[in-house]
Parts: sequence; structure tokens; C-alpha cells
Amino acid sequence: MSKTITSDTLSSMNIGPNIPQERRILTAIPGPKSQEIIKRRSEAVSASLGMAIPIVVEKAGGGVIVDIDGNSIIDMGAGIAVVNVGNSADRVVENVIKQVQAFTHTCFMVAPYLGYIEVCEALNRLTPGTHKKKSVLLNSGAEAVENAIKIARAYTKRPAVVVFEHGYHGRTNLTMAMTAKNMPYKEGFGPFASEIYRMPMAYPFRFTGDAQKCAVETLETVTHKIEKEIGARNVAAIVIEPIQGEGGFIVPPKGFLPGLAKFAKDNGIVFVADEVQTGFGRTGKMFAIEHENVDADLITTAKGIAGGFPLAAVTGRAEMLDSVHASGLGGTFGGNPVACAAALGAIATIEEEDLVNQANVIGEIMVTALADMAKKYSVIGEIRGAGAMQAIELIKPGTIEPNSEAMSEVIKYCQQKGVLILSAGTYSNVIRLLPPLVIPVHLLKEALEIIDEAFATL
Ligand code: PLZ
Repeated sequence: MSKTITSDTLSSMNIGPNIPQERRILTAIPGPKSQEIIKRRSEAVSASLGMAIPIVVEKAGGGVIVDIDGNSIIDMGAGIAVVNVGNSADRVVENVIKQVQAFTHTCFMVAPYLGYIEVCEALNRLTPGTHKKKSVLLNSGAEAVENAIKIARAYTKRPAVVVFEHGYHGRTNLTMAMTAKNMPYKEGFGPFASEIYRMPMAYPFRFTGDAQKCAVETLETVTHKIEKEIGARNVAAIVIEPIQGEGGFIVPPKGFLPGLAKFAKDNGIVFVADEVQTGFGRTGKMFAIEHENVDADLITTAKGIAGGFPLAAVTGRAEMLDSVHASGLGGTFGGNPVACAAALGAIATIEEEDLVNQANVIGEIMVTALADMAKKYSVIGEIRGAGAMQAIELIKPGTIEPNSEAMSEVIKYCQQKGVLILSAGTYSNVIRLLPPLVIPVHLLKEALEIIDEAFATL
């Protein structure tokens, strides 16, 4: 049974630091203190880094981020789908403190420790599929994807990797090659890794015809291209995000993912689900491939795994994980003991507080409000997503032409009113909503009202 999180239940759930769960705007955004520090940022930090909201954080928890000017901002981004359990969640903090006092690093490849093994056990248990699974821990989503490719190539002894339009897999050299969007991720950073082949994505909103036709025809095109242009027997892995994140929360129509997985299986190709953004309850299932009962051979995870600590993993078929030669995988920090302690706290929070169900509660509230907005505002082309991962694609009214100006205006309006929302999309025209799964319902509703107001003032 799901327990809806209100401001009262939030405190009784022992989740997060005791911060008033309210939206409070005391200054312009950014306020004077934040402005001072942001000046220092410009002097000290590479100008190449983005900044979604120009504030300086003092504390965060539940559904809010509090800045050094005292503004309390509703967090509809969760640090890009990372703090699913909220900031400084109690179990995460307790575990981390204990671990930090015991030891901070030995390197798992030098002298192993229990936390790493327990995180792997949890991942092997929580990921879908009854087959025997094993895991390896890394530091970031990109590193997890890189390792999934290493495993798939070692296992199949094949070179080619299939990825998709609008896909995002990271910023390292191999994952840049796998990522679709040039600006800002790839521009000027080549040459890129070879043997990466990009296929059309089933993107119903930008397909002429219904969703089923989109699934069937796109699948046909993809399998035809793989057979004719690469040769299925040369393909080590097909890598796909079950719902594309950075690409604009593109939900493939029913049948597309199972069809791809079947094609992979029939051709001895490793099917990799990149669940870095969709994992750990975000979409209303522990992992997004569960929506269509797809068994992935390998699953990459990061972001939501450890309540904000840098940790990532590849989990999958034991025979694949074990096909790599001894010492073939690893890294100095991968599966750091503090990050593992945090992960065990985050996973316990998700399970014990039933946050997977809460993602559905959040999703229903968002979809109801967003559907209402879609009726009122002609710049809204589509509302889509799953669970607590919902997006609004903005268009020029009467067309499907992307409207990135409207997106920027809505985001800016919300910021000034104390609501943090994030952008996405190949065409930079998608607003994505990814609140912490512990956001109190009254704050969620308030954020949606502000978003509605933002559209009204366009
Ligand atoms: N795979 C599906 O969403 C990270 C990127 C933010 P890292 N997405 C947020 C930015 O602009 O850098 C992501 C993802 C999927 C892989 C990654 C990469 O994860 O932990 O950022 O390396």
C-alpha cells in the first residue's frame, strides 16, 4: 500500500534534515550573498561549467534547497535524479558517519570490505530477471557505461556498439561518441571512439502515425540497418535508456524495447539498459525496464544509487561479468566504502519507505496538473514520462517546431518564484520534472501551480 508523503509524514518518516518544508523567497534570485560568491566562482572555476540556478546552497532536504540568502526553493530536479531519497537522508547520514569513522579507503582491489559486497548483493537482488547476476562498482554513470561496453566486448569478442538518436551516456571519450547531441557535449572534443553506430529512436511525438506504428516501423528500420550496415554478428552491445533522459524524457512506445531485446538475444548481442537516470524508483518501478518486463543482460546504474555520493555500477548476467580476464576491470576509487555505506542507506530508505510507490503518487499528481496545463496552453506539445519522471515538450503553437524560447522563459519565471526545474531535449525545448521522491505533496502541488502561472504569463 502506498503512503502518500505530506509534510507531517515527512518528519515522522525520519527522512532528511529538519528543514521547514516551505517555499520562501526573501530576495531576488540570486540574492546579494549568492551574487558575491558567484563572482568568486567566475574567478576560480572554469567558465565551461553550466549553472541551472544562480544561487549558493546552504542546506537541502525533503523537497527544498535553502540558499545563503535564506531563500527556500522547491527542488523539482533532485540534482538531476540523484537525491531520490532526499538530501542528507537519515539512513544515508548515519551509515556515512559510521563508515567515515571506521575507514575511508583501502581500495577494494587491494583490501576488500563488506559494504562493496553488500551493495553488489542488493543490486543483484533488485534488478529485474531471475538469472544469476553479479556486479562491479564504479564512480560515475559514464564509467558504468564504459565498463558495460568493456564487458560486452570481452564476452562477445565483437567490436560494434549500437546506440540511439537522442541518447545520452556521458562525457568521457567513449560515452561522448555514444551520446547523440553535439552541442554542448561533443563540439570540439573529437576525434571520438570508433565502432559506435547510431540508430533511429522510436519518438512517437515526432513520428507521423500512431504509437504502435512508430514502434513497429522504427524497430524494422533499426534491425534492417544493423543487419545491412553493421552485420548483426559484429555487434557486441545494443545500449539504450529505457526512457531517454537528457534527450527529453522520450518514452519509446510499447513493444519497441522488448523487440530490441529479442533481436539482441536472437543475434547473440548483449542488451544493455542504461538506467543511470531512470533507476532506483524514479519511474514508479525500481528499474524502468520492468514496465515492459524486459530482461536486460547488463544494467548500468549511478545517480540515485547512493543519495548523492559518487557511485555507479554494472549489474548483469554472471557469465558476462565473469568473462573478463582477472584484473581486467577496476579503478582506484570504484566502490569507495563511504559511497557504499551511503548506497546501503539509500537503498534501505527506498525499500522501507516504499518510495517506488511514492513515485507513482507523485507521477499522478504531476500528470493531472500537467494535462490540465496542456489543455490551456498551446505551446505545450506533449506531456510524457513515467512516475516521478515527467516532461513537457514545448512547441510553436499549431506545429511540432521546437520552442526553446518558451522553455527558457518558463524556467526563468519559476526560478524567480522559488521553483527549480530543469531543461532537457535534443532541441532544448523540454522541461523535465524530477522531484525527490520524498517531496511533501503540498510543495509538489505548489510547484505545479507556479509552473502553470509561468505558462499563463508567457
Ligand atoms: N547515462 C542515462 O542520464 C547523466 C548529465 C549531466 P555521469 N545524465 C546527467 C551533465 O550535463 O553532465 C547520465 C545519464 C545516462 C549516463 C549518464 C552519465 O552519468 O554520472 O554524469 O557520468
